[in-house]
Amino acid sequence: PIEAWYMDDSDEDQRLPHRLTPNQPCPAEALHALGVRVWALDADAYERGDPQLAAIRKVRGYSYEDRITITPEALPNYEEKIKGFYQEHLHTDEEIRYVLEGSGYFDVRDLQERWVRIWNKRGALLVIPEGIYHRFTLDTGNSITALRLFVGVPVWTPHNRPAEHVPSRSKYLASLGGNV
Ligand code: KMT
Ligand code: NI
Repeated sequence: PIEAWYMDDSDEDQRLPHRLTPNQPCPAEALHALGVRVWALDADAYERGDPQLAAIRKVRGYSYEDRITITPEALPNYEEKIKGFYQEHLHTDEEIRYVLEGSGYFDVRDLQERWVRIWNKRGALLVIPEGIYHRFTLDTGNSITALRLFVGVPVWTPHNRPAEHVPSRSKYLASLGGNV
């Protein structure tokens, strides 16, 4: 349920796929090198307590969980939030999302300033590392329900680019070591 590719730079509707022609996939190893983690889990197992999800939560210390649904009906200040999610930003913690219904695009910047578009559907668990520039948009399906996980008390604050002064940024770049 997870596919990633390098984006074109057209200004068309953000909810379109924006693939290059021909499509240029971003391999799992390249995502890994950026500190992004992805798992394809069995979403059917979620309601009855998925042991695979439980194991990941335990190892990574994800003690907090809530649920977000992004539709005009379910999300207060929908239009404003949609705009905010698509502003390039970073966080001082990981952003962890597990898709239960629907789908959406998480875009991350690579080291050459290219956008990598990660398509997350039902069953996709994604960890975006602290300090990486990223953004989110719905796709043309226009709906997603996701679990938000966190270590401890959640901090959702986005730091819009430029955020070079935020310590998480230099920490992130340092964590990439030889790649920069
Ligand atoms: C975020 O922080 O970008 C969001 O919570 C929106 C995506 S969650 C499906
Ligand atoms: Ni974010």
